[in-house]
Amino acid sequence: MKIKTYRAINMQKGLMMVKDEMGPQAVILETRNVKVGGFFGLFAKKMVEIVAASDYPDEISKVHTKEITENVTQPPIPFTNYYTPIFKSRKLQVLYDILIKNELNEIFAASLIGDIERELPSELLDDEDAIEEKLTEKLGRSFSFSGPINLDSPGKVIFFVGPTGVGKTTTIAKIAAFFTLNMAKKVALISIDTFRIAAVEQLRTYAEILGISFSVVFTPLELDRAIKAYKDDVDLILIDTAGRSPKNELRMSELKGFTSKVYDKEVYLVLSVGTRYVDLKGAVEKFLPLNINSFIFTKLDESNLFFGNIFNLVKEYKIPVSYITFGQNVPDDIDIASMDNILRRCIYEYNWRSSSKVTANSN
Ligand SMILES: Nc1nc2c(ncn2[C@@H]2O[C@H](COP(=O)(O)OP(=O)(O)OP(=O)(O)O)[C@@H](O)[C@H]2O)c(=O)[nH]1
Ligand SMILES: [Mg+2]
Repeated sequence: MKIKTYRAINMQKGLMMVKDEMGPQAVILETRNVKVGGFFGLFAKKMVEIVAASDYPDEISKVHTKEITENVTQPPIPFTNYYTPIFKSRKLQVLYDILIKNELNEIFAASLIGDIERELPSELLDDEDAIEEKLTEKLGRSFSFSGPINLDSPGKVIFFVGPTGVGKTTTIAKIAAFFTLNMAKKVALISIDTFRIAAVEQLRTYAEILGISFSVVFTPLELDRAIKAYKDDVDLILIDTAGRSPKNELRMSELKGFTSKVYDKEVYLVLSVGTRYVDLKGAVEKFLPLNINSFIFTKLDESNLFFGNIFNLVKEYKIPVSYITFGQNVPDDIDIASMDNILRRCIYEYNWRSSSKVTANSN
């Protein structure tokens, strides 16, 4: 039998640590509040301490053996029973844990899974497909989706803006390739990213590969001329902008100088989902004055615990999502955003079915 003591800032986090390291069958032997650090009792940090056991003989969860329970202040409790909230099925419990790891608000996640539990007939409480369908439907109510780009007027103009390195240029190349190769539409690319030669060359290379028009412009006036020149000739004009650190006010106002001169346009804010939530929010706040029409979430392949970022941002700003991207491959690693494919990439594909398997195997 293995016994280990864990310390965490709260019970929830502590239980997560136990469960991650020892597995769902771990038994909680003792919990207590402790103070850590400080001087002479001052400035000490309050923490919880959890003593947990794994690889125990079967009887341990039924009988408190002397040897193990000498210091035990409460009877050993199987982890899943101790855990709050408690759901009727193992699958719902696993899903709840995944949502929490994805940093969804605990109360919201509990009520979401609670609703699913109530609404599903009891024989479907462990059915992954039925649970996924319900979750997709429920979370979908908080989202709106605007993709794919609607070619409702000729020469539609779209600006791609966002912090540095989030994948603006790569995403433009993916979208340009889709409309050129799959939809047989005429696309033109314009770069106003004139700060770095390499950035211009990156887009020029994509334009050459696709055999489509490409221009570089340095001023809002030149941009206006370039758009007028393309407008009647192409279906779609995609404009690449230099990555702006949202902290750089001067560059932000330069960018506004470009976008505000173009009347008939859309502005897509490109955001990498692995970014810390506070930084994502900071970026949205800075780019909002450009009148953002939609979010593009990139790099969904790089991490799988970011659903909370997407959900919170969409709920807070009520901006629709147009595309998601999940890799460096042009043109393949992009999808039109929908609730189903966001959840598939964040939860269903990476954690949920495999976690269920791990849980099932560990039985
Ligand atoms: N893993 C992953 N990498 C991506 C994705 N999209 C873009 N990238 C990579 O991210 C890096 C930056 O991409 P760019 O398209 O140059 O980003 P950008 O926003 O145009 O960057 P700046 O112009 O410098 O602001 C490149 O290495 C891309 O291949 C994605 O969905 N997943
Ligand atoms: Mg770029």
